[in-house]
Amino acid sequence: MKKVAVIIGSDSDLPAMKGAFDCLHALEIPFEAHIYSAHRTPDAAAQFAMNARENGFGVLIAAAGKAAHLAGALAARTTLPVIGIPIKSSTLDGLDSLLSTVQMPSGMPVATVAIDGSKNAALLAAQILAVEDAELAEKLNAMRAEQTEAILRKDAALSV
Ligand code: RP5
Repeated sequence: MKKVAVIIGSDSDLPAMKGAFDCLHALEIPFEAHIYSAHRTPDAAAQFAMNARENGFGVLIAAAGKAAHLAGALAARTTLPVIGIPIKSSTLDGLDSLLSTVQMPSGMPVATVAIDGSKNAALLAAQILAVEDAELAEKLNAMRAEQTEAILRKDAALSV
């Protein structure tokens, strides 16, 4: 199976990434996590993205806050799919991160999830890999079924 790369702009982003790491572990998807910044370590970020395909990665997840250019900077250096997570890290409640991540110019896509939406980023990465991986697709189906059951149990127990 191809690996997922999880790149975060700072170790201060780690708490918001728990959902992604938990999800990747639950689905037994091989991944690497790194701290690279579009602004503080631009060369390392670019090198990673340029070599990602030949290093066995299939999808990149990039999480950053404030002037969150990390996902776009990685996307500029690879044609692998890049999923951006805007991190709520500033006084602007994450709106700055969201706009910096999502407003990519035509020709350079980043699939942006919700502010702090790290679980969905991992699920989307899994769904991309599952296009060519029936076993992973089956795990995703099972996860969906569990989620459905959990909601229906809450519905059955609802008393107001
Ligand atoms: C971004 O700036 C990082 O992704 C982080 O969300 C934010 C603040 O970084 P630190 O100053 O906490 O390292 O590059």
